[in-house]
Amino acid sequence: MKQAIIALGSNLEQPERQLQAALDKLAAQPQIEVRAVSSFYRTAPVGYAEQPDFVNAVALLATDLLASELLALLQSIEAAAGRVRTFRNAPRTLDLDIIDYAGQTLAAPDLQLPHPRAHQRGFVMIPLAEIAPQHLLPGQTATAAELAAALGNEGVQRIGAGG
Ligand code: PH2
Ligand code: MG
Ligand code: MG
Repeated sequence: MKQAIIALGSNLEQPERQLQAALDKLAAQPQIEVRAVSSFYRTAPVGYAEQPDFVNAVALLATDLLASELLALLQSIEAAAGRVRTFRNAPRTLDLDIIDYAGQTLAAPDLQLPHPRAHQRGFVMIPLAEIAPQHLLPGQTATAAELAAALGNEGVQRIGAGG
């Protein structure tokens, strides 16, 4: 099996429920084992400020799916949650991003690996540091814990244990 790191985010329609439902759907997949889930965090919106706070979390998966198959699954779970794509960084019921898939590097139009902005985002690195502090994203020389510490926790507040 391959290890995949997934970031979950929502800021519409009961975000904590959205994240929990997505985690339950992932865990129900025969080709996925959910190995670890971070706490949930309430986070200030990054990129487009005029929208509600997000709830974010990170999960560690083991999977037999290829990266492309995992992406298709995540997109189907987003669609089932009523995700409507309007503009970049717009509010959303559910966002499921592949942060890292087995340490692979990929630059396809629909999937960049690792996620190109994950290492700059406290709402990803702080939850990741909680469950995989020593993890090195491809191309980074600092661990998840080091990146999280450097970013600081402004705008990222732990709200409770995840699924
Ligand atoms: N996702 C974005 C843009 N901005 N801000 C927060 N706090 N959390 C997110 O998940 C998020 C964001 C694009 O995917
Ligand atoms: Mg996304
Ligand atoms: Mg995203």
